[in-house]
Amino acid sequence: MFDGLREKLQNITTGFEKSIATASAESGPAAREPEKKDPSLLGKVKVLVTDREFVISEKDIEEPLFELEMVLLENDVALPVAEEIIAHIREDLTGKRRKIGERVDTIVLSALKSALLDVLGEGFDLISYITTHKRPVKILFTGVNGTGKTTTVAKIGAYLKKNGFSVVIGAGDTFRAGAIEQIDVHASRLGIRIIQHQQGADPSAVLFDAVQHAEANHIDVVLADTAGRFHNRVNLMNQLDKIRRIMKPDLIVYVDEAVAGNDAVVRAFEFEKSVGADAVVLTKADMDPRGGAAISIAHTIGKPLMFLGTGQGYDDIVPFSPGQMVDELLSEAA
Ligand SMILES: Nc1nc2c(ncn2[C@@H]2O[C@H](COP(=O)(O)OP(=O)(O)OP(=O)(O)O)[C@@H](O)[C@H]2O)c(=O)[nH]1
Ligand SMILES: [Mg+2]
Repeated sequence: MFDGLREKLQNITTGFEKSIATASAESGPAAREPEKKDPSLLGKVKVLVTDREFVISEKDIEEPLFELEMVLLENDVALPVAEEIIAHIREDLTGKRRKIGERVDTIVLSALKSALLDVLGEGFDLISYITTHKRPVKILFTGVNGTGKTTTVAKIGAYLKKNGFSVVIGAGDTFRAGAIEQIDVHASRLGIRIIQHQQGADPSAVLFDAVQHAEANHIDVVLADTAGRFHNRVNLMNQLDKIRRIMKPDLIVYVDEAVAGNDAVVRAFEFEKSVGADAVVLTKADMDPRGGAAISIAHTIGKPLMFLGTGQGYDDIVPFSPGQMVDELLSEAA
């Protein structure tokens, strides 16, 4: 996951270290050249010991900051988010006093980490949401065609079952040929009850029935699949609005694929504006070397990232953890 970006970030971090270390070394006769080298980064300056403090100036980090911004943009991070990350790091590092013997890489990494955490938001703990809300908790999944909505409904069904919740699935994609059969196969493999009508039926009616079934049978969670649609298709968006008014979801989850990069961010923004979204799932993170959508989406639309899809199996879904994502991005590639 996000291997390309991770590699680039490593080079950038080294760039910061070099710039700061060089400026530090040039700043006075008391400075000495590197004392210790990290074997994993052969030949690269990791530590520079001086016998006095060094204050980092904006000039010392200008070049690596520019390089970092380019790397973020090349990896699909949305421009305002990239700018915010850069501003955060600039503010963090400028004027910072590097204490005697303090490792430059520690200073740089902690600035990068805090800038990323700032834009990644908090995530969304679905289990604790369900635990603290009135049942059934009704969750409506929306998004454009082919991004992984149906698979995500199945994966989240499996995840919730594993966590001890009862689940019913509403087969709300009555539009695409084969969609009802597809979700039906998932549900029967997972041993989850499904409510379905004929192809072409009104999806609001199916999902209303699914909610009624859950209420009558004290089921904890309703997962509502829907047909893929683009936000500029007025009729289909009106249909989604009708579903929303009739089903009254507690949560609207926008699903898109991480590999779509900035397109996913733009589409999420549009969906959020028109039918609303409370949280986001990004699928196909396993196929995404860039990570830009995962970094940008929560900050751009102001709604948390809830899960990352990491493969085609039912277990290939992980609750999004900002801390874990940052650790992964900033860990040294094996
Ligand atoms: N590698 C990978 N593939 C995924 C992931 N999630 C879904 N897929 C695959 O993406 C394809 C489309 O998934 P669906 O769940 O049918 O997508 P959808 O959004 O429901 O599609 P429509 O109903 O046609 O709009 C399938 O082949 C899935 O197996 C993921 O996290 N990783
Ligand atoms: Mg589908």
